[in-house]
Amino acid sequence: MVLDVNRQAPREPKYYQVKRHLLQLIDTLPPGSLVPTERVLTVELGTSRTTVRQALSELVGEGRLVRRQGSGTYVAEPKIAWLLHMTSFTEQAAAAGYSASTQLLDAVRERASDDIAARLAIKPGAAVYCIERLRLADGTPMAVETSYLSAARFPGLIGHVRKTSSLYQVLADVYDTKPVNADETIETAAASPREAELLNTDTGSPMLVLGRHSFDAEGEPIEWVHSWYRGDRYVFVAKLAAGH
Ligand code: 16G
Repeated sequence: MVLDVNRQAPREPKYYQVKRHLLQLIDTLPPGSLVPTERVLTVELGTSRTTVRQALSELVGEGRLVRRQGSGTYVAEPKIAWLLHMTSFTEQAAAAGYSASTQLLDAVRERASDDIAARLAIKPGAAVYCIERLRLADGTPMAVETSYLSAARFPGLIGHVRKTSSLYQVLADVYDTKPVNADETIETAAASPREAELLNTDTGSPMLVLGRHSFDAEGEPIEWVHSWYRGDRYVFVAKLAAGH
C-alpha cells in the first residue's frame, strides 16, 4: 500500500537557498575554477556572512568545492569511484589505473579485546597484531587502515609487512592463506586530528569508514579491518545482481 500524504514543502533555511544558488554555479564551471569569495557572495546575495559560510562549508564537506588556505575556494575535481570487491587495496588500485603504495604507520603485538577476539575467533587476551597503514594511490593518501590478525595464526607477520606493501600478498606467499569472502560495512564518521593530518583534510570533516571482516575458504576469520577514507573524495560502487 502506498500512502498519498499531501505534504507541504518544508521551509527552506536561508543558507540552503545560497547552497542551491552555488550548486547551479558549480554545474556551469569546470573543476579547478575559482568561486567568488565569501565577502562577494554576501554582497551579491544580500545575506549574512555566516549564512554564506554555512553553504560553502556544506559544499566543501560534500566534495563539491575545495578550500585552499590563503588562496580561495575552487570547484572540486570529480570523486574517485572505488569498486567494492573481494580484492586487496593493491589490486583494486591497479585495476583503477593507479599505482598503490603503503606507509607503515604502526605495527604492534597486543592482547585481543573481547570484540576483536570474537571477530577473529580466538580467546580474549590472546595475542593479535594491530597494523596501521597509510594507503596511497599515485602517491596521494587515500585511506588510513587498521588491521587486526591473530598472532598465533600468522607468526612473524609484522616483519613481513615491513618488507612487502601488500598484506594479501604476504598472506598468500608466506601463510598460504587467501581471503575468499567478507562482510563489509560502510558508515560515516568525523575525521580525528590524526586522520585529518594523514589524509590532508580538516579535523571533523566527513569520512567514510569501511569495515571488512574477511574469511578463508573454510570459513575461518582472517582479518578485522577498518579503513578511513575521505568522504569528500570517494564514491564506493557495489555491483548488485538479482539472484540469491
Ligand atoms: C583493502 C581491505 C583490507 C585489506 C587490504 C589488503 C577494505 C575496506 N579493506 O584495503 O581489508 O586488508 O585491502 O590490501 O576493502 P593489500 O594487500 O594491498 O595490503
